[in-house]
Amino acid sequence: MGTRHAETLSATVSGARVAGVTDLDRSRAEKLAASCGLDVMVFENERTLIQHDGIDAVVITTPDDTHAGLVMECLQRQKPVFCEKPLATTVKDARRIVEAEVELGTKVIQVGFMRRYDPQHLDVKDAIDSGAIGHPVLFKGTHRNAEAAPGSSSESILVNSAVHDLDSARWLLGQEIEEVYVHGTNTGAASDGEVLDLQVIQLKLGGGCLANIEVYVNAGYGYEVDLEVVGDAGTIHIAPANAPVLRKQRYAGHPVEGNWLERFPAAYVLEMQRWIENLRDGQLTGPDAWDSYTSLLAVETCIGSLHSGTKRPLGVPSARSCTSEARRGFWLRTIDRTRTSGAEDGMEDLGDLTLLGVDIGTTHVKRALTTKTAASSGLPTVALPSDGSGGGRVRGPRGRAHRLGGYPAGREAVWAAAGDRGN
Ligand code: ISE
Repeated sequence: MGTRHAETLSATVSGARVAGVTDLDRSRAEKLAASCGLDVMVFENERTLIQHDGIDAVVITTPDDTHAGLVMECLQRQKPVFCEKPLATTVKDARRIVEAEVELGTKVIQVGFMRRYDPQHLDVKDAIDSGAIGHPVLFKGTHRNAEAAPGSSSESILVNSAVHDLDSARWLLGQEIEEVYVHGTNTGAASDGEVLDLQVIQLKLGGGCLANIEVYVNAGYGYEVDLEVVGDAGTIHIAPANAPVLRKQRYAGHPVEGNWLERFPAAYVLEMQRWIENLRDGQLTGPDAWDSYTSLLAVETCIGSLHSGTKRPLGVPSARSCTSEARRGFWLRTIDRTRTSGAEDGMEDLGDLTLLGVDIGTTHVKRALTTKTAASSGLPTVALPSDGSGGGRVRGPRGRAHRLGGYPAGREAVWAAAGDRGN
């Protein structure tokens, strides 16, 4: 994933460049750095990369269980960070991150729920939001991997794969998950007979909505993500493939992609481009730490249901006051209130933008990448947060600074606004 983001940032996305890379395998890092252009620094480790003044923002693509620690380091350095999903592997860690971001007073985290940038998913979202299918009542999702990642467990399938579907259901239906019920089976395709590699998740969401999600990580024939949303006035279903259907000699069919990189190329470009644009505008609009926290809460509850064989309530913050509307409304108001132009503050406008990424790819080798140094490119600088009072700022390489929208009054306000009291 790190290589894909590095390529996208250096070859396709405008407004940023890869400025630094790190990897457990130094020669891989050097190769990647060289492929990203001139003056790309190679760092000894993630910490030196995150701390370097020439790095304005960070992309994390390391293994799931390293995400939370690295995101916290970025928050401590007040650096915007794009973190691949999941943001953390436990609700506890995700919550710590949300609280630290709230403490910082500025939204600086985006999470890699790239389906939200897939053209077909966006069309479905538009159709739902425009009322084309009436009130949406059912999300039907299918998520198949050709083969399970090495070392997969019944639980990691929920943390690493199903988290996408849980996010999609929340996002498309515009409702929070209230109850989950999960069944799993071992299909015999996996080498480890203990792993429940096919799981069926049933959800009850707010607004009377339901969801039914199949996650099958040893499907063998290829990679597929399918979804249909049923409304009270119609349904909308994404097309089965990115490719045309061939009809020939009593056969009709289409190719199936092998993995998510092949299935979602446009989404990966769009999510990076929007992220950079948002950083330069000082307002993050993508899936955020809260989205991740809430999806992880559902994941953890799904794990409980899988183990117990019973349905489980989510227990917080979704159900009542913590609708996505309430939270989003709060954040938007906050951002409006705290967005201030550099000019009003006596600061120069945007300066240069730097990105950094850290990756351990499918080969489980840690690699990091990213960024752009302000000094060398002459591009405008990014907004970096600094104070806890909302809309912080940090000076870029040329002493320029810009603001990102943030929180006004610390975490209590956010949790109160969100209606969350614990968990
Ligand atoms: C993988 O890590 C991804 O993020 C893919 O998008 C997902 O479809 C797959 O199941 C995960 O293993």
